[in-house]
This record gives sequence, structure tokens and C-alpha cells, in this order.
Amino acid sequence: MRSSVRVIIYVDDANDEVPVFTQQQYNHLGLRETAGIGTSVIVVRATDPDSGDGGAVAYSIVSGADHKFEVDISTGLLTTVDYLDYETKTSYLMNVSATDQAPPFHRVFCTVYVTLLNELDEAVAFFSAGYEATLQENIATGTEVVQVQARSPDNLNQLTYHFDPDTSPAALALFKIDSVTGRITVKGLLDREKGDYYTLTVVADNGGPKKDSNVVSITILDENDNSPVFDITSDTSVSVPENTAMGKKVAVVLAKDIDAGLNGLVRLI
Ligand SMILES: [Ca+2]
Ligand SMILES: [Ca+2]
Ligand SMILES: [Ca+2]
Ligand SMILES: [Ca+2]
Repeated sequence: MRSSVRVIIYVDDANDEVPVFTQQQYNHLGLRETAGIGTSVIVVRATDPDSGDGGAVAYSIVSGADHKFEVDISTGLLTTVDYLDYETKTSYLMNVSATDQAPPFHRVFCTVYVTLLNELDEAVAFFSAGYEATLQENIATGTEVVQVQARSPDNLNQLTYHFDPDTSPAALALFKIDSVTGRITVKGLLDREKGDYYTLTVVADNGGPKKDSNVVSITILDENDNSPVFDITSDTSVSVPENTAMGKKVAVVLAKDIDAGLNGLVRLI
């Protein structure tokens, strides 16, 4: 006689499998430094064939995030939780773990490498708060007035210099600036009698939105380059009667010299 017994065996799945990351290293190269808080960076993923909690994986960042990144415990999505700045730190190498959720809690690790993309987000700044120069009038064209210099912390593009379009046309006619070196030179005839003081507004530009401007003040010194001229109100011809007493006023002679100071002093002889 034969009999049969149906035996049903329930097998509890032991947590005997270790999670495995799909990659040992995840890279995101060129994350914009101006990416705001909450920007998605990368998704890490580990698989674990166990069932239930033994196959459920929880992610966490172990090191290297500098409080700038977090990982979602269940999805593995890495996001930014703070502002980034290429000028402070250009890359992050993080250690991320995956742990299954039943004893004995197998934990494995991967690395996440993020590099930042440098953007034109920093302000250009002149080295000096203002520039002053003093020049003799009639000085040769090509004479250097002053060299302005600015710096761009982004250090991405060559800085260029130019005069602000609002600079007075009189000043623009007399001076020019080298767009690369910032060297300002004389390009016209400086005549103190026409203008003894000029201001130039110089702009330093790195191609980004945060340019800087600065003022160059130029004083023109006098040269004795004008002859005195008699004033038109002067008496030009007088007839003096004979016997005119000594010391009697016979004519008024006015002369002017438009030069400055001693250069403009007129001595009648
Ligand atoms: Ca497992
Ligand atoms: Ca920056
Ligand atoms: Ca930058
Ligand atoms: Ca003069």
C-alpha cells in the first residue's frame, strides 16, 4: 500500500545576498556652478536579489559632500542642497553607500565624482579705486597717460577695456585706450587753454554680466605757448598835446595772455 503525503515547505528567504551597485563610480562632469539648490545631479543604484527587507536598499552619502549634496535614501537620486561655487571648490569626490534593510545589513560602497562648470558669475574689479594723471599740454601723441588694470576671478576670458560711451566727446577725441593692456595714451593735441581737466570712464569687461567701471582724472599743465594780445578796448592811437604834464594819463593799454600763472603775466615795455 502506498500513501502519499503532500508536504508544503515554506522557505524563509534569508538575507544572504549583498547589494551590488550598477557602477563602481558615477560621474557628473560639468555641473553648472550656478545650479540652484535642489538640482538633480545623478542617480546611483544598487540591486539586491533578496526578497523583502533583505532586498531593499537604502542609500546614504558617507563622505565628501561638504554639505552640498544629499542622496535620496530610497531612490538614490543625488541633489544639491546648497549653492555651489567653482571659485571655492571645483570638484567633489563622494563615497556613497547602499545597505540592505534586514540583518545582517550588508553595506557596499561606490564613489560619485562631480566636477563643476566654471561660469561667468563673478564680478570684475579694478585694482585701484580711481586713477589720476597729470600731463603737460602739447605733449606728443602716443605718450602714456596711465595703465588701468582689473581682474576677473572667473579667469575664463581675456579682460578687455574700453571707454564708456558716456565719456565726453572732447575727452574721447584726445585719448585712446588699448583694449587688451588697458594702457591709455594721448591721441590728440592737448591745449590747456581749451581744456585743463578731463575725466575718462573706463570699463573692464570679461564678457559676463558683472563688468566694472572706473574714472581716470587727467589734469593738463600749462606751457607758455601763447603770446599776449592787446585788448580791443585799448586806446590804439592817441594824440598827446605838447606841454602835457608828466604823469598825466594819456592812454589805456590792456593786454591779455591766456596762459596760466606766470606764463600769462604781461609786462609792457
Ligand atoms: Ca540582501
Ligand atoms: Ca562662482
Ligand atoms: Ca565662475
Ligand atoms: Ca599755455
